[in-house]
Amino acid sequence: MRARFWFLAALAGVVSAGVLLAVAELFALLVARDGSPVLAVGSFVIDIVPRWAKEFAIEVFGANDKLFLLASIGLAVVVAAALAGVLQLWRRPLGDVLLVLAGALAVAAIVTRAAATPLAWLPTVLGTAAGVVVLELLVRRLARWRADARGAAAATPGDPSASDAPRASGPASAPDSSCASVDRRGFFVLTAAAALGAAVVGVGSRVVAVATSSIDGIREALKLPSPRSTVTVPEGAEFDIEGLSSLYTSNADFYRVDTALTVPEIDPATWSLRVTGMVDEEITLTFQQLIDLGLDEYSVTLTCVSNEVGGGLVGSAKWLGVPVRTVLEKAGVQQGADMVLSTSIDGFTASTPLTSLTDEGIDAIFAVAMNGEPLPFEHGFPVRMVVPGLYGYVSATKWVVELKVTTFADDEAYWTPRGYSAEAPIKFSSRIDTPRVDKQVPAGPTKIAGMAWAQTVGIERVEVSIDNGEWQPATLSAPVNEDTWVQWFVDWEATTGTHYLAVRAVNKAGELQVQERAPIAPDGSTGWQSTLVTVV
Ligand SMILES: Nc1nc2c(c(=O)[nH]1)N[C@H]1C(S)=C(S)[C@@H](COP(=O)(O)O)O[C@H]1N2
Ligand SMILES: [Mo]
Repeated sequence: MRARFWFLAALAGVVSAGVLLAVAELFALLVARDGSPVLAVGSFVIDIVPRWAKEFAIEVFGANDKLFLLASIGLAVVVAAALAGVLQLWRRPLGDVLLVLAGALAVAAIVTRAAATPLAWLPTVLGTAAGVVVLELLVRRLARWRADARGAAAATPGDPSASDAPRASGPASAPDSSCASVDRRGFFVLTAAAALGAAVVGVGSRVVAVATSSIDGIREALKLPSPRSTVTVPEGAEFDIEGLSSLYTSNADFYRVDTALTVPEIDPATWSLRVTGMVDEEITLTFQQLIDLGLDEYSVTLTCVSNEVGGGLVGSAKWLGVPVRTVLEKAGVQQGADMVLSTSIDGFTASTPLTSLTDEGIDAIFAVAMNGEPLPFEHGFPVRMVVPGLYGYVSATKWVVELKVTTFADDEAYWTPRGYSAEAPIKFSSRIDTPRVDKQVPAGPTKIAGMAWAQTVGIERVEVSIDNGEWQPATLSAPVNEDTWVQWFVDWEATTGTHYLAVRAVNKAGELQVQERAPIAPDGSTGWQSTLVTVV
């Protein structure tokens, strides 16, 4: 009997929280799209979870790590909402207080986001008000129903639950059971209506928000001028070997790494880039002004610091872009600066050594196109940075909106306090693509093949060792440039049994790839990849 009321109170709490979120989503759709508390809180949590938890989630859930995060937040919300209902029945207005507290935390997460619009707080405030009203209405009915029921029970001697019951209004000697049934019906009708309303409004608002975002059309209609120069891919730059990665990674297959829970949607018409900090003159460039500086094509292989030996967080593209140097020159870099802090619209930052952006020999660019089309949204539309030779987290800022010329002593980027180095040149590496551990190789002539990269320096040689035998040189593809990976292969007469394959590279500076294993943190993995293959 009593347990039932607590359960219903928890239900009332969950329904009230549902109303809170639904109303917030509705007003987010109407007045401030970035005011969705669900997304803001999710992004906030992403930023505060410690590295080990992030790595654990990625390890266990792989690409579903963000889904896992959303599910965890969802569960936490349900538990907290149920608690609010129970508290409200126990001591009014404790439940209201909990809802308001949750709303306040969500508002804090929303307004502290880097790109928060002026009215972003409003949807959550309105949602919280609606949630409190619904909680009040539901739990009041529930409390009256309980009081009536206790009154009725008190009249029935021998019911232990009646002993501590407060007096219900009305004479106990004449328990009004019709009162209880009115409140009971009222509670269930209101609960069902609120739950249904919340589901329809909440889901509807999100669906409409996604469907009416016109940004897809804008990207599709975007016409970029043809580049002044294009990349020449030499004869022999690509082998036709089954299982070997292609020289250029298609946009669909390109790895994606970022902290963004939802991909920012930026209209190039409203995008601008500010150059601030230690400059002679702060400048702001519009998208048109940027591309008017002249587009050229660049071939660059990107690499993530999280790429394990033999891993896939590396890919190549032909980018259209403008040198970062050209933009910095317009602002005039002052003496003493040694770092450029680039900021994404979602608050992510990267610290890039100034010289990596200003050296004539390094093709650091603001990229606007990737493999022949405007940047895909996930890869930074409309503008991102690409800096050959540096891991993505210290250079490749997507959705970039600001460059601050500064010093490593004065400023820190997103990943620096999270266990990664402030500076991180790519450690050159080589990878076996085929044969793979999980595929059986038929005995007979075959090819061992893979990729190798040493951005800004170039790959001189790749060597393969079979069953710990002598290192034999692989045949290299003709390099497009020093910033782009190369393919390699060796012919192999595969004999039945299990074989041990290993690969290593030598760069054009004459250095041998580091053999010693290092983890990805703090500044990138090292080690020679080796693999066991089964020949049948
Ligand atoms: N805005 C933003 N830019 C970002 C990141 C990010 O989290 N947010 N991650 C960086 C990292 S760690 C890498 S490896 C590259 C990956 O670029 P891609 O997703 O286009 O492959 O983007 C970089 N740029
Ligand atoms: Mo990365």
